[in-house]
Amino acid sequence: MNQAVSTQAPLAPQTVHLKDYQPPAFLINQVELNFKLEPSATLVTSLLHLQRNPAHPDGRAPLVLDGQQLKLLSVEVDGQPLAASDYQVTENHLTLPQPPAEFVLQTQVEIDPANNTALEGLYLSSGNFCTQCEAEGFRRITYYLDRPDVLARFTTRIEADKEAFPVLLSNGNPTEKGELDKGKHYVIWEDPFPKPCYLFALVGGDLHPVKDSYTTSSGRKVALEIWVEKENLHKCDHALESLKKAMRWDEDTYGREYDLDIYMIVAVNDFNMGAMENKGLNIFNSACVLADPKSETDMAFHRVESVVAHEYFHNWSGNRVTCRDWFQLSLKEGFTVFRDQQFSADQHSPAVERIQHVALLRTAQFAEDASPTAHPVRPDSYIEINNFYTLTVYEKGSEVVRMLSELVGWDTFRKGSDLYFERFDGQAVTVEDFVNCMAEVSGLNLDQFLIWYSQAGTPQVKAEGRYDAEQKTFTLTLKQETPPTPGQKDKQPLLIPIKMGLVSRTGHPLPLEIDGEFHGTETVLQLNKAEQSFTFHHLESEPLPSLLRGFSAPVKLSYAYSKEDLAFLLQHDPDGFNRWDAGQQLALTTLQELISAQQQGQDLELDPLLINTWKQLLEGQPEDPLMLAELLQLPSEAYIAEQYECVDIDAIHIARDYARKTLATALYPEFLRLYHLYTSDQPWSAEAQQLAARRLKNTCLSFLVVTDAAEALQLAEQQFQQADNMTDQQAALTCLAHAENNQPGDAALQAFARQWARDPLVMDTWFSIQVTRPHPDALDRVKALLEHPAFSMKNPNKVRAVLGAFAGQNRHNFHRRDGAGYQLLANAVIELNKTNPQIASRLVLPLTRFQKLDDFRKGKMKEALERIQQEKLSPDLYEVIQKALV
Ligand code: 0A1
Ligand code: ZN
Repeated sequence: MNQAVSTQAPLAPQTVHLKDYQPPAFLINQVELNFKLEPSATLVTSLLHLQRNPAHPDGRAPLVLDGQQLKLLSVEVDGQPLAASDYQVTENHLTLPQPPAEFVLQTQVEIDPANNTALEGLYLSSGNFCTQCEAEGFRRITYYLDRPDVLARFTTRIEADKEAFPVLLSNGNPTEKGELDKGKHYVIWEDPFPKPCYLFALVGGDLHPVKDSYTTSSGRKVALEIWVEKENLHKCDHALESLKKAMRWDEDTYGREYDLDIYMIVAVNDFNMGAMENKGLNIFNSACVLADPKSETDMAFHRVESVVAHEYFHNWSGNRVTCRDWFQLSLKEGFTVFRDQQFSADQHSPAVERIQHVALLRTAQFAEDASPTAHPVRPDSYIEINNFYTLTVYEKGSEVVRMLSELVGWDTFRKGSDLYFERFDGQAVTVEDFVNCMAEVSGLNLDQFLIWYSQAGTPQVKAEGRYDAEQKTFTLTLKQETPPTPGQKDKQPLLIPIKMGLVSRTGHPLPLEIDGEFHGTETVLQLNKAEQSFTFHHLESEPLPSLLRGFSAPVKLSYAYSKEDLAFLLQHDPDGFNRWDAGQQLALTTLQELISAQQQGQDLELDPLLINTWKQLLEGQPEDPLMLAELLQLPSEAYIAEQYECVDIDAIHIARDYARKTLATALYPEFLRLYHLYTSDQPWSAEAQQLAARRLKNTCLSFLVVTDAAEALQLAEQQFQQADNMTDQQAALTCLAHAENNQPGDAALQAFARQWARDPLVMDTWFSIQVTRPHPDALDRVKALLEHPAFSMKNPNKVRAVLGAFAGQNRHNFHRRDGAGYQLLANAVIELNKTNPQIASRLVLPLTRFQKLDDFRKGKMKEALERIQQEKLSPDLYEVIQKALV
């Protein structure tokens, strides 16, 4: 080993700033990698064809390669070994102070995949080699310019024991393979497309393929392969079908065709995120690729379809055109999430898809945007980029792209997208490059729109309406304000598209006339100042405004509707999304009354208006059972909490629980009728009608069971035992396991564990169901489950299933006043900090959300964070905790 390795203590984590961007000092045209795979000592030889970058301001800059946790064995320049004095090695870099202008650098390093618990770089998952290089994992494989604006052609030779690792995969096309001495074999892969190293992938293991093919619209045949462990071969059909649908959809909708001869997906059990779009060789968390109706729910099927599509769409939005630097992450993620949402809307109910995305955005993303880790869609600084794979970058980023598409119109947006892909194919670019394409094709000035990328926080829009009976006008006044966020005190007005209409009191859409111009019955108002008024003319009577249709902008909009207005809009709004939203606001207002009553020690009484409105919904033959199931979801505790400046955890829980029970009791016969109406003895099918029936039936069952009626529990037990699919079995199990009387639930949980002990993905749901039990014994159950033989802190899915689900979905138990929930989470974070910093840094986030809580809980949460802070922290946790405790 080279003696020049530094023994200096690591420096305090460095902050990287967007404003400091510089092009790379060197370019890499060609990379030849050679892997000799051994679990504890893999040899990586790399040949880099380097040349000075004429675009770099300093023509004599040294070559500084990134590298972490590498054992450097040798360095050669143009075939000549370098003396130790010719280069420097520090903890994170290999530097050549005076390299030639053009040369070939060979390095040889040894790495230890078996001990790589961070799951970045090359690691072992269930005995198989796999890689994760985004964002900065490649530097854990070899010395490299690990930044997305260095694009190179890769050739990869992989050598390994043939028996243990019969399958060896990398990006591109296989060009050569053969047998070697001592039971070894090798395969060579060549990727013809220049790519940044974060898209590099390698897999070596005992895996089995499901194969198919796809013919592109221009007639090229592409081999499709999904590689899994043998016992999962029967779970691949859905992913394969989803992939083919996504390929066709991208051709039809965006004119984008696949470009290699082969597209591979590999399922691995240990993965920090959902999946990764490596060129031609996607690596997936098994939870996002495997689906069989017996063991996976409809929700899991949906997740697989959308993640497969998301990764596929990255082939253009991310791979062919990539990011200049990691600040531009939303350039690929926001656009790709937008594309996968469009795809899902085309496959299913557009209104229900929209509702579900908005529900996530309004709870989790809005909370993030109001937290100490709030950041713009394009952050302007970071310590650890892994902390920025957030709901803001992904989901708000997608909303920003959606607004653009609405502002310029779909046909123009498509022209802008064509221009973007054509102009920047093979390049690493910025958010401005994308927005400028849209400005160019539309002729619009989008300068103000760009502020969406740089300004954090959720804008609040206050809307007021005034009807003038004499003038027959309705004036809508809109005021916008964005609250301050860390490091951004003063906010600028944004360009906010408000899609809206006016509804008559008899339930009809009204024609919109503004300043003598006619807009049909729906228009998009462009709010671009702090305050603006819009006057609508020729209105015979006072209309009801229907605002922010389809959630046309990621803002909090308020309007002083009466509960009666909301019940009316729930019936009559022509926009499906706004009908649902009116129902949510009605429930929210009613819940807020209960919360106040609870806080003032009064008896709780649910407004009969809500009961009657729901009764009407439940009567007769539902027109759209899937939508009805959405209408019957009470706002979550997290969303209710979002409405308050000072959050009362207990009152929120008690009020919501009371409302659920009261609705369930008052409407028991209606729920029971619909439960039976939608229960059938038809075998499971993925067909939309059946899917909707399962969702509505199981929603009804969950209400029936909260009444504790013996009949309801019996129905749940019967469904649990007889179900031929996981959606019904899991729904029944959740009802039983969340019932106050724990006996039938515990028996069912045991039976379920016996049935599914050998399926780790099903066991994940078994864990989550228990830790989300809404009763005070939840925390003890979490503690017991952490000791369960099927639990492992090394497996991110298990950590998410137990600790993530407890802290994120069992709010009032996590926030127990004795602080035991916080302590439990802190202990896990401390343990994970040593093994998997990325997961530790995500898991800690619920502890940083104390701003709106009472002082007592605030104190306990800070104590837990301070205890974590005593540890030797990874940069990931250091950054989050430092932001939380300033
Ligand atoms: N680009 C992937 C997500 C991803 C990001 C980081 C990872 O490891 C740190 C892994 C996957 C996507 O958007 O699907
Ligand atoms: Zn993505």
